[in-house]
Amino acid sequence: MSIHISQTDEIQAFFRQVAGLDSEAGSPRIKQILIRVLQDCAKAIEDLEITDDEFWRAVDYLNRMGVNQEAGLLVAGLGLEHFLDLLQDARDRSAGAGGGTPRTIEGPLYVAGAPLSNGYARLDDGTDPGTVMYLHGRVTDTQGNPIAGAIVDVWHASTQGTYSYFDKSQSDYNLRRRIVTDELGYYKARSIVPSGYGCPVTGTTQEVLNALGRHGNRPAHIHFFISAAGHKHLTTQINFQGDEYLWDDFAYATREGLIGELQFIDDDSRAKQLGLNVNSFAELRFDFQVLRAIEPKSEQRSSRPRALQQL
Ligand code: MBD
Ligand code: FE
Repeated sequence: MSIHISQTDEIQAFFRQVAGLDSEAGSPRIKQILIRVLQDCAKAIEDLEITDDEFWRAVDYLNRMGVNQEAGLLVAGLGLEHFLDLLQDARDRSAGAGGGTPRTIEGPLYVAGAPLSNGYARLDDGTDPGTVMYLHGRVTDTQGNPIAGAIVDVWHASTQGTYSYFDKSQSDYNLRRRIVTDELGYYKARSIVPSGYGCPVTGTTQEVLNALGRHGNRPAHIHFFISAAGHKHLTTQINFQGDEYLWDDFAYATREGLIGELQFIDDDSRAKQLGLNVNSFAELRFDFQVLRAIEPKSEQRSSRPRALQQL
């Protein structure tokens, strides 16, 4: 028979002391969160009869995960980052503030401070032999009015499925740019068609996924932050129709409304029209609709700590 002590007055008083609730010093919010975590951990340990070996294996796991810098990857793989999107969607709907292009997770591989340009940018440094991709579209409000001066902050993986900064073999800010929309709300970019991402096979995230009988792959995708004065910040991604992992993403980021269609084109005149020096390329048109910001704070992305590379 399993023994339960976590709900006794004695243990509850002990955790209140551990969480600093018998003192005025420190942060009330951290105390509130920490005591809940302690209570829930203790309850899980006794309910599931978690063994000492299992407990210490988990402690060791956290140490190794930290050394690997994989906490952001793990929360994506465990669906917690997607859960935050679903929760925010539900809150928005409840406040009558839904609509626009759907949000989806940021993921752990953004780097702040990418080069900024007006209207157009080439994202790739010319070394990736992938198919040339011409990506363009318009940022509007939900009535279809163009938003000039919006910042389209775009980042994606190489044909190896890896991201510059994290993959030190790539040049600084390769496949990362910020593009300011033109007077009609358009952004235009030249890049290469990315490949999907796979978790490092010997990493700590994949270790958990293996134990769950899951793979660690993502479909090919392109990340965006869309920001515009007076409008709500949008964090999103687009995927490509036909991708093997389109609805089998280990991070659960695929959403209806975020699936783009790559048009594979072999046409000299279209290439010339787009200013491309190759006649075989993929074209992808994707428009974004952003919502009016009711409070200034909603114009900003979260203050999640992010990598910042200075050139
Ligand atoms: C990625 O490229 C990504 O976008 C996420 C969410 C997780 C791992 C790698
Ligand atoms: Fe990604």
